[in-house]
Amino acid sequence: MATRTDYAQCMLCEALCGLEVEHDGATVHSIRGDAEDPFSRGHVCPKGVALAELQNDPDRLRGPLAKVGGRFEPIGWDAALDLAARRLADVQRRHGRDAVATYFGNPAAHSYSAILFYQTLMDALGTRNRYSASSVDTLPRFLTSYELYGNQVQIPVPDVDRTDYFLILGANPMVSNGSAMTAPDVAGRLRRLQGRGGKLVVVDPRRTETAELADEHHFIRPGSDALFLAALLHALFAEGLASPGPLLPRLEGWERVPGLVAPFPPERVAAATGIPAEVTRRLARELAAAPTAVCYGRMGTSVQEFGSVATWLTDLVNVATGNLDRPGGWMFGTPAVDLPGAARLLGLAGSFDRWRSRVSGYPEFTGEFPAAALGEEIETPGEGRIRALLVMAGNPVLSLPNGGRLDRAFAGLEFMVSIDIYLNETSRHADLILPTTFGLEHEQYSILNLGLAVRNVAHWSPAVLAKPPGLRHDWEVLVELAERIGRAKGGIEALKGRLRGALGRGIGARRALDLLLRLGPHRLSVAKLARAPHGLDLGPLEPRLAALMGRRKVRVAPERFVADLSRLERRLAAAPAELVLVGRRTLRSNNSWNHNAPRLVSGRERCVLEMHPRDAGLRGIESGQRVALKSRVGQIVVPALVTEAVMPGVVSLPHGWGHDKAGARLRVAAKRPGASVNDVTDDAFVDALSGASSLNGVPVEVARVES
Ligand SMILES: Nc1nc2c(c(=O)[nH]1)N[C@H]1C(S)=C(S)[C@@H](COP(=O)(O)OP(=O)(O)OC[C@H]3O[C@@H](n4cnc5c(=O)[nH]c(N)nc54)[C@H](O)[C@@H]3O)O[C@H]1N2
Ligand SMILES: Nc1nc2c(c(=O)[nH]1)N[C@H]1C(S)=C(S)[C@@H](COP(=O)(O)OP(=O)(O)OC[C@H]3O[C@@H](n4cnc5c(=O)[nH]c(N)nc54)[C@H](O)[C@@H]3O)O[C@H]1N2
Ligand code: SF4
Ligand SMILES: [Mo]
Repeated sequence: MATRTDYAQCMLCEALCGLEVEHDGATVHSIRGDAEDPFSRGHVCPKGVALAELQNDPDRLRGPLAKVGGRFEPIGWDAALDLAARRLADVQRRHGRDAVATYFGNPAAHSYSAILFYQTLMDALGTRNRYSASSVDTLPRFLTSYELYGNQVQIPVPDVDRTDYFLILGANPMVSNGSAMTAPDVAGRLRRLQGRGGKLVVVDPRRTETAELADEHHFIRPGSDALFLAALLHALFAEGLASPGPLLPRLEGWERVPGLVAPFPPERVAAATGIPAEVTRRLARELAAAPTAVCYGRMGTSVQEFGSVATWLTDLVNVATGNLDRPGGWMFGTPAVDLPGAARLLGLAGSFDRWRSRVSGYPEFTGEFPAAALGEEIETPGEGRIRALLVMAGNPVLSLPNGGRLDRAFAGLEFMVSIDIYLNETSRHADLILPTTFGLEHEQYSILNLGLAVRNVAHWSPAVLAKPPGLRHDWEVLVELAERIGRAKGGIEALKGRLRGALGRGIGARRALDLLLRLGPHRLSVAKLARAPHGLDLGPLEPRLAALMGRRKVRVAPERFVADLSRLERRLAAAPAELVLVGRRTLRSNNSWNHNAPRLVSGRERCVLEMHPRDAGLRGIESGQRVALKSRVGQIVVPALVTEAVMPGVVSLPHGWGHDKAGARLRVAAKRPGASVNDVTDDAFVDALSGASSLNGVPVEVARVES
C-alpha cells in the first residue's frame, strides 16, 4: 500500500502533542512531532514516537475473546455482546442492581466518545457500584471545584506562559508533561518562564526532574502539604499581604479564612513539614510581591492523606495573592466544548455524599464510589455485594491500591467483562474481552484535556488508520451494550438505557461532538476543525469568573473542608512513620500499559526503589541490591537505588509494573516485568474527607533480601 502522511494527536497523556504520522492505512511506519501544531509546535516525547509500536503491536487483540473451560477463544461480536448483556442482566435479576460494578480507567477519559456515551451504559445498568480512576487521581480536585465554583469540571489551570512565579507542589511536569494542566512541551514553557526573569519553586519529597530545573527546591514530608499551605496563608495574613483585590466582592466566606488558618503558624508546622518557618515566610512574601504568581499541585497533593484540604488550600493561596482569574495566575479556560455545560447535559452534574458505600461508608461523588471500596465490596458477603464487574480501559490489578486483593477478588466473581485492547493483568480475569479500536484508528478530540489547556485551543483529528475489521469503537460497544442490557432486563427502568442506547447508535459520536462544539463559546463544528488539521489556536486564557459564576460567589470556606481542619491539626501531634512510600513517574512509561512497546522498555531498569543513603545505611542496603518492600497489605521485592534525590525517611517507586502474572498476553512486557507498587499501597489508607486513595505517604518497611 502507498505511504502517506497525516496529522493526528497523541492520546497517551494529557499534553495532546500534535503528530505527523507516516502510514499505509493499516500500519504506522513512523511518528514525529507536528511542527505546524500551534500548541505543541513539534514537541513529542518517546512515548508519542513509540505509539507506532503500540499501534502495530502483534499482542493487541483483534477480535472479542470468550473464556471457555479456562481458555480464551474467539467469539463473534453479536454473540459476545449478547452474552455480556445476558449475564450482567442475570446477575442483577438475582442479586439486585448494585451487584454489577463498573470501573472506567484513564484512557476512557482521553476518549471523547467514551465520555459522551458513558452515561448511556450507566442508565442501562442502574447500579450505584460505579468506580473510576478518578479516585486515585483527581477526586480531591473535582471536589474542590464542585464546592468552590459549583461544578466539578470547572478547574483552574496555571497560566504558565505568562506567570512570573510558579510554585509547584507534588507534580513533576518535566516527566508527566503536565496534569490538570494541558501544556505540551512544558519543559520549554518552564524555561521560557525563567528566561523572562520568572521564578520556579518546587516543593516535593523527591528532587525531581522539575526540581532540578527549578530555581529553588524544598523537600517536604509526604502528606504534610496542607499544613505547609495553611502556614503560607497564615504568613500572608500575619504580614498583611493577603489581598484578593478585585476578587473580594466575588468571594463568600473570606472573612473566616484568617481564623481557619490561625492554628497553623509556620513555626508550629515546621517540624511536621520539614520546611523551616523562615522559608515559608519568605515564600509567602515572594508570592505576594510577584506581579503574577500561581500555586499548583497534582498527584503529590491530591492522592495523599489530606488530598482534599491540600487542594482547597492551593486555591486559597491563589485567592489570597489575588491570582485567581488573573492573567499569569490561576485561570479558567474557554474551551470549544464547554465542560460544565457538557457535564450537565450528560447527566453528570456534580454531587457529593448522596449515599455511601455499603462496607466502609465512603461517600459517593457524582455517582461514583472511590476505588478504595472496590475490593471490600466484592469480598464482603451480604446484600448488595458485587458479583459481576465491567471494566473499560482500566487495569485495576496494577493501578489501584492493594491490587493484590483485587487480583484475588476478581478471580471469584460470577462474571466479568473487560473492554480492553490487551489480554493483561486485569482482563485475564474476564469471562469476555471486547477489544476496541485504539489510538489512530479512531477520531480524536480530547474534550476533557482541552478544557484544562493553558491556552484556548481546539483540535479534532480524523482517524488516520482504517478501522480493523475485528474491532469496534468504544462508543459503539457502550451503546450496543446499553441497548442489549435494556432488552435483557426488560421493565421501565431498563427502557431508558435501551432508548438512550438506540438514540446514541443513531446519532453517533461525531454528531454528538459536533453538537457540543456548535453549542460551545466559539461556535465551532467538526467541519470547521477538519479544515485545521494541525489544530486551532483560540488565544490566551481570559478572565472568566464573572461570566462563569454570574451572581453566585466563590465559596472559599465550604463547611466540609473547614470541618476537616481539626483532623489536620491532629496531624501535628502524630508521631511520623519511620519510612513512607511515594510514587514516581518515568518518561518512558504511562501508567500500566505501555510496557509492551520494545523501545519503551529497553535500557536500564526503571522499576527501582529510590532510597536515601541514611536509610539505606541503617539497613545495610547498597544500590543494585534486591530489597523487600513491605506494608500492612503486602510485600514485593525490587532493586534499590541509593540516592540523595529522595529525602530521608522517604522511598519512591513507580507504579504500573508487575507484568509477571500468568495468563496475560504481553510478550514484551513479561520479559522485564518489574513488581507492582500497588501490591504494597493500602486500600484502607484514604483522604478521610473524599475517600480518595492515599497512594503517597504509605508507611512501609524495607529490608535487604539475602540472595
Ligand atoms: N501507586 C500508584 N498507583 C497509581 C498512580 C500513582 O501515581 N501511584 N497513578 C494513578 C493514576 S493518576 C491513574 S490515571 C491510574 C490509571 O489507572 P487505570 O486507568 O486503571 O490503568 P491504566 O494503566 O491507565 O490502564 C489502562 C487500560 O486501558 C487499556 N487501554 C488503553 N487504551 C485503550 C483504548 O483506547 N480503549 C480501551 N478500551 N482500552 C484501552 C490498557 O490496555 C489498560 O488495560 O493509575 C493510578 N495508580
Ligand atoms: N511519563 C509519564 N507521563 C504521565 C503519566 C505516566 O505514567 N508517565 N501519567 C499521566 C497521568 S495519568 C497523570 S495523573 C499525570 C500525573 O502528573 P504529575 O502529578 O505531574 O506526576 P507525578 O510524577 O505523579 O508527580 C507527583 C509528585 O508528587 C511527589 N509527592 C509524593 N507525595 C507527595 C506529598 O505528600 N507532597 C508533595 N508535595 N509531593 C509529593 C512525588 O515525589 C512526585 O514528584 O501524569 C500523566 N503523564
Ligand atoms: S508528552 Fe504526552 S501527548 Fe506528548 S507525545 Fe508524549 S505521551 Fe504523547
Ligand atoms: Mo492519572
